[in-house]
Amino acid sequence: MKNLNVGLIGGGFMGKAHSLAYSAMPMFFWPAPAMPVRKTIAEATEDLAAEAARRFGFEQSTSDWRKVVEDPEIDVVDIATPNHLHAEIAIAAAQAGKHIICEKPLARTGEESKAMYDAVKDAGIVHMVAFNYRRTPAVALAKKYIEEGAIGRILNFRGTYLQDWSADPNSPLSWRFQKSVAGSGALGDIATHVIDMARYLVGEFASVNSILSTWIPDRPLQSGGADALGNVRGGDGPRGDVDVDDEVMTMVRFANGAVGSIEATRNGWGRNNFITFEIHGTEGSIVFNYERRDELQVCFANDGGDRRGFRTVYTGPAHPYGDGLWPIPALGIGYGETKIIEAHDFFKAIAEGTSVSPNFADGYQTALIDDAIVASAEKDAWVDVPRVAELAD
Ligand code: NAI
Ligand code: SOE
Repeated sequence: MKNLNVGLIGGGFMGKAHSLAYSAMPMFFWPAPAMPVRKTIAEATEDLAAEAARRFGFEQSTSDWRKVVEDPEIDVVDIATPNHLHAEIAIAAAQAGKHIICEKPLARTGEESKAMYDAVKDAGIVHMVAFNYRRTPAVALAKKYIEEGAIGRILNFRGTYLQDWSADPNSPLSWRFQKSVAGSGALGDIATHVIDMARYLVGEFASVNSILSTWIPDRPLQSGGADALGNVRGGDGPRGDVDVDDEVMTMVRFANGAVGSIEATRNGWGRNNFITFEIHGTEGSIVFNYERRDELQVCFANDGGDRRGFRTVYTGPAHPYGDGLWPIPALGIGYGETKIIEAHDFFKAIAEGTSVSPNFADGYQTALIDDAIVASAEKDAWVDVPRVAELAD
């Protein structure tokens, strides 16, 4: 079994999640496709980097991500920084021949995402974008049912991602509210997860008709640092402008004729990580809610009329990824497990010399959908979504 040296850039929320995944992946999936070695972690300053190395179990640390990318000992570059750094780091890593996993959204815009996609396309490396929610076992089970034809032809997809961590006007102006850093607001940050699941489960988007809203136009300034996601208050100090959306609503026409809607907000009091979808097909329906992520609700039209209705399937060993996870259904899948599965599938692709989904083509396609949503909101009209050539029907 080969060792693969990981260079992780960014030691915030995702630095924690990815480090956990590298340490736990071989404990769940054994034999592991390859052994992750937590080699180097880069953070914004030397002190933060040294602290992150101690905390997350890395052998060495640096405040210069370029040293990670240039290090011949590094096999895998893992990008877990705020969005504005993704493109520069990924392009440099591709040129250095490293395998790359990059957090979502792939970049701030379609244009930036295209440059990243072009850089990895012919580099002979494995690339992945970290849309981990599609690796929740219940979501993968929904995909299996759809592929088996269990709900027939898909008619519609209704998806939401609702949170409330930014509903308080005094939660600070972190990087997630700055267009220059984040690219967009709820759209790129969380709607993209639902867009990814809609592409995975239903298919490619043909056109969108969208509304973007910014409910809180300014927030207390925060100078740099990790995003505390609403867990601190900004106080009475100076405020800065929010130049991204707080909320997105879009209608969707899929290329296969299905229709849908997607809504996302970070200002919906009482909602935490409320990622839901309801899919209706000609032969049945599937419902998922991430806040009850062990469960998939299914209704099959061919059940007898006297027993037709939603039933709950608890994911476990009989379901996708079940052989590596817990031995009894409903022991509890957590956020960490989705990242462990993601790390497993990424390392498997590297070990076997194959590609993995979602990759930079998928990340670029999602960015083109985001751009179309922005254009549609500006024009107040339906806008067609261009297609990345390798994803053509
Ligand atoms: P965060 O704000 O918690 O952490 C970002 C870290 O990057 C901070 O510790 C910061 O000091 C560090 N950083 C900034 N500049 C740096 C530099 N030049 N070199 C090295 N480190 C630097 O942000 P979080 O939540 O970890 O987000 C990071 C990325 O992960 C974003 O792209 C975000 O959209 C994505 N994300 C994905 C999630 C998912 O479910 N897949 C969940 C949360 C975030
Ligand atoms: C904040 O909205 C956030 O951390 C997103 O950035 C993640 O992508 C999401 O999974 C959890 O919430």
